[in-house]
Amino acid sequence: MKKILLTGALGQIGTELTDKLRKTYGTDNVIATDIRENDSHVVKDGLFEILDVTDAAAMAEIAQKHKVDTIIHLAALLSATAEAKPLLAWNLNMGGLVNALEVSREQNCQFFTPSSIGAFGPITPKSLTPQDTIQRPTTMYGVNKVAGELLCDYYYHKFGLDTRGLRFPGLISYVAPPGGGTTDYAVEIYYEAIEKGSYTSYIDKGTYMDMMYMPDALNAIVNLMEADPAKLKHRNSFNVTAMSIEPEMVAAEIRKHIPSFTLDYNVDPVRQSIADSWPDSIDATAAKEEWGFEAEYDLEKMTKDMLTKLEEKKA
Ligand code: AKB
Repeated sequence: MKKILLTGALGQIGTELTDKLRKTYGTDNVIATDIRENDSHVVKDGLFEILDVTDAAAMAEIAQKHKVDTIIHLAALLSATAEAKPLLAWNLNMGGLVNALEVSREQNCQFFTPSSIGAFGPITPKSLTPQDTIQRPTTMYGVNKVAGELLCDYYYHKFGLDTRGLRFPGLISYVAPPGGGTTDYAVEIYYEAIEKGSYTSYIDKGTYMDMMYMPDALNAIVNLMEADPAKLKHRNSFNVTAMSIEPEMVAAEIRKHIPSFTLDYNVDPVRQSIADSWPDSIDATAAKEEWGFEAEYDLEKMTKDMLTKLEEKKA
């Protein structure tokens, strides 16, 4: 990765990844793009271009103008929004992906895009879900993710494009909010613990899903992109995870810092049924073996850091 184009750079992952890549590869070697502008550091502190990922010509022009050698394609609708607007999700998630793959093929770029635990479905083995297993998701987001994994494999086999990807669990961060995901409760709970001392969860108690703290997710992207290609058997869509948790576990951990914190429930049937169709926990052995994946943050360490950083933000 020498000159990197990011799509969806103002999203939850992009906001922090842009920063990390600018620090690692140099500010002038990272071109952040998004469909909108804001007044964040992503826009103000480096190269930034407006880009609608469904506009293939505009994407090709920006990549050509900056002579990029890597495309990190993040722009996508998350699971709950995709379920509310399935046709928009198909057009944006699949249209954006195929455009980004085509630009990468034409301009010979290395390519990364995230998949998700959403690529699994209700008949997937629920515990320690293997790397290679049944994938019959019942959500539009899941359909997009499985199709995306296969499309990235296809570009690798057919055109020799250096495509790589991770199946991310819910990502937790104090910098930019996720928005439209099923796992968002695990971010909101920390914000509301600091702001109100209580949280009403739309995901029911006892619903386990995998999660990961953002610093581990960013390291995983960079480490996979830098990994020796000869060692990658799976390339696209490696299972990665740091913890398998449910709301009561997060609440118990928060109470170690805020003893009066209370959690109650008002379950959202749509997001609950999405969560119920996903694994309780996934197995990241292939990522560990093929490129040395490891997560530094468990629930305890992440909770301490989240609450400290959110307190600092509030002050
Ligand atoms: C979502 O909940 O939609 C995402 C994901 C797990 O892909 N956070």
